[in-house]
Amino acid sequence: MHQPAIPHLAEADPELAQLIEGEAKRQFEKVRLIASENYVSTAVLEATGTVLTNKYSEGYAGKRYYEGQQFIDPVEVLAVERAKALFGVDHANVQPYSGSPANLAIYLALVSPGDTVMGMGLPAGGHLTHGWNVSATGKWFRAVQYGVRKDTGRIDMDEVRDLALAERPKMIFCGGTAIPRTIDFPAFAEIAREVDAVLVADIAHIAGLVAGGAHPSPVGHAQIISTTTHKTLRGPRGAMLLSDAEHAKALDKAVFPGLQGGPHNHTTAAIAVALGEAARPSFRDYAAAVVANAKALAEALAARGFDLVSGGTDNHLILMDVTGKGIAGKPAAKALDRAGIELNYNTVPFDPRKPFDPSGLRLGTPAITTRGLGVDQMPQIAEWMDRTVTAANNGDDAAIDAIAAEVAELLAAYPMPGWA
Ligand code: DSN
Repeated sequence: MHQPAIPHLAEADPELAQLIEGEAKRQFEKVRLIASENYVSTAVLEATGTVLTNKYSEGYAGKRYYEGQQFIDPVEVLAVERAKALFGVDHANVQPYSGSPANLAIYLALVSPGDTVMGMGLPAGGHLTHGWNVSATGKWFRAVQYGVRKDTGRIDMDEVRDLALAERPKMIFCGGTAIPRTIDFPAFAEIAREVDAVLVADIAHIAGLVAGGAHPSPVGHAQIISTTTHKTLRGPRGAMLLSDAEHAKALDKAVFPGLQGGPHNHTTAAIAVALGEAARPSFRDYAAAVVANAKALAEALAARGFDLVSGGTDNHLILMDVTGKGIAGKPAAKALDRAGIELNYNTVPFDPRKPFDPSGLRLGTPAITTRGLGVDQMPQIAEWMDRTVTAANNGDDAAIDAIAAEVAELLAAYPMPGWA
């Protein structure tokens, strides 16, 4: 049963309640390896389901356009102060609805249409909003893109520097969505300084690792930091902008009134809860375990002949080309989902295939680590994945269903917040 229980919903809208119960059960029974997903605590879930969703509060604490902010103001201040303390920054804005709006606010604060901006290309592991051509950020700005080296699968800092010197961007994004290696914030900062650009670190994927001391922090290197709150950070779906004092006002103005209306106060409260959890010593253990699990899983997959981009991982994420196993990313992901192993198909750098039918798989360990799985279980997951791919190649659905039963049996011993 979903936890907290949803008896009122079940009575008022049984059809919807059933769908929610079904999703909770699905999350309980699957090895959830989508690198950007997690399980939030029951406390975070409770905060998102409160009456704070009823309240409008355009503006910022002490300067609102609606009355009745006696409780909303302290909620937002709590979230802001916890974010500042956790990451060690001068300023935090907790209102962006999600990662893409947060990044758009940075553009609005710093640059004008037509200005040159630089980021990592989407096929190399960047994000749409780092200037990719189908995004507003690639259409409205003159975006130049760096990638990774073909031989190492890693960012080539010489290429980044050469591109920056040639193109003189006003803003450089580092970070992305499919980068299995440590981001060298000091090296990016040096390049940004050389060309007089503002360095923006998008740490959406690794924010929990940064907060938990399992990835170097961009603070002191990037003037602006953007992050979602629901990936490794393990909060509700939302985002934050963190910055030095110099950029605080411009970012706040860009979020509201520049881009957004009223903040989602129930989300703000849940962000505050998640930040409180991330400040506890146990969160450091979780962050270290996420990385240890990813390394162990990467090793076990490589030993089974999976072709890992960059040869392994330093963080929570693994990217691999599965075409050497005789299958493309999409059919592999679909077979794995049937086997109870949930991940996403993904392009790999220099992928000859199309994004909707690419060569690779992206997977990560935040959710299974929260669930309590450890390094000892990683070889078993790799074995299931290998067996599933073989079964898919043989068209053997019965073998895949047998794996799903084994997966559910293992997971039954690991409690899940949100399900009881
Ligand atoms: N959807 C996010 C991810 O999965 O990485 C990026 O926006």
